[in-house]
Amino acid sequence: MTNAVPSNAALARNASSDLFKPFQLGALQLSNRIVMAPLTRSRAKEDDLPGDLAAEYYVQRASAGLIISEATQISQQGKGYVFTPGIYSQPQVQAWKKITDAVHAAGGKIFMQLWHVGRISHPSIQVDGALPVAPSAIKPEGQSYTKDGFVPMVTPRALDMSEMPGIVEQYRTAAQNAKAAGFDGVEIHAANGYLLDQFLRDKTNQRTDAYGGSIENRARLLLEVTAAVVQVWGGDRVGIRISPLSGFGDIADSNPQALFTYVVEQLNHFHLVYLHAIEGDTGGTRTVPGGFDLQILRRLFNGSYMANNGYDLELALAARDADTADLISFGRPFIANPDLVERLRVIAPLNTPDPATMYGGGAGGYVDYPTFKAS
Ligand code: 8OZ
Repeated sequence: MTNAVPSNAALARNASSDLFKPFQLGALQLSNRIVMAPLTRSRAKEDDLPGDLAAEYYVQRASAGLIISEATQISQQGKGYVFTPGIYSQPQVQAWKKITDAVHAAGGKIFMQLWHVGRISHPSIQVDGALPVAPSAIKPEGQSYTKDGFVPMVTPRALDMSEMPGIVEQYRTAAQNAKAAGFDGVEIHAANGYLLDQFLRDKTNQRTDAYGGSIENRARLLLEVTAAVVQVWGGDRVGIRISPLSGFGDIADSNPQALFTYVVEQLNHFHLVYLHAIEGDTGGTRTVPGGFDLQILRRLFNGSYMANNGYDLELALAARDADTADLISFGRPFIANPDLVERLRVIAPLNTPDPATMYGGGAGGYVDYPTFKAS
């Protein structure tokens, strides 16, 4: 870590960028264009209740223009890892309400990320040892994180056609619960190889009914879910997260440009407030393979475009200068820097996140990263 004094030129560049200036996101006025990305921290309690330190953790980060909550399961079936929180019970609603009240009192704004993992689960996490559900009975490569540690994934059960309305209802109920819990809006998690992404991609969706085959059919569940969530919230409080180029969760598609172009065209009917795109491979390379153009999606989409994946100050400033993104979300930097916005603004050194405390555990590596002022 260097403690070099930032140059006047660098500070002047920050001062002239609108990255640190307010941004109107639908109904919400954000204090800046820097967003805290959804971050799984695996500190929830019994009954999928958010942990006792979650309010403190989010309040510490309330200077983000917008916080997006950690991925939160919409049902017990939608849970795929131990220690992740839910939004399907009244006690969960009450626990989250304390968190949103605290964030609002600190001047922050917070969306909840609605999550169903689909096949990325394990019978030991499901009710009565049930198989995880998916578009098709195709086993993902990789391991599940269970109470017994990492274990091989299993072959999921393909959802029956008769179960599809019930999946949409899980999202609708969760969206209503998130509203009762005082969130400012919700983000539909359609990224990273979870249920909605599994339906979108032809590697994981090999159905022959109305939910599989053509791009139109593979996008059907996502669009039905979006319609239900928008009925609850209105489009100006609903965002969506996609990862068109990510292999995370053993996912792939034969033609992501065509697929996601169709998805964005159809999403435009709902006037969603933002499209949150993971640019490249989740948590990895930002390299976009030839033949794919994220800016096509950005220009097509009729709301704001939120860019994610490996951004730093330089990339964020460049994205605003070139207007390739309206908002920039930061993940790992927000783990270790509660005051990330201020640190970026004054060009202060950043704390480095400790991988050992990213998932699970207590206060260490969660609520004890110092602010720049404090250090
Ligand atoms: C890391 C570990 C567990 C879950 C995602 C919700 O990738 C996640 C996740 C990330 O979207």
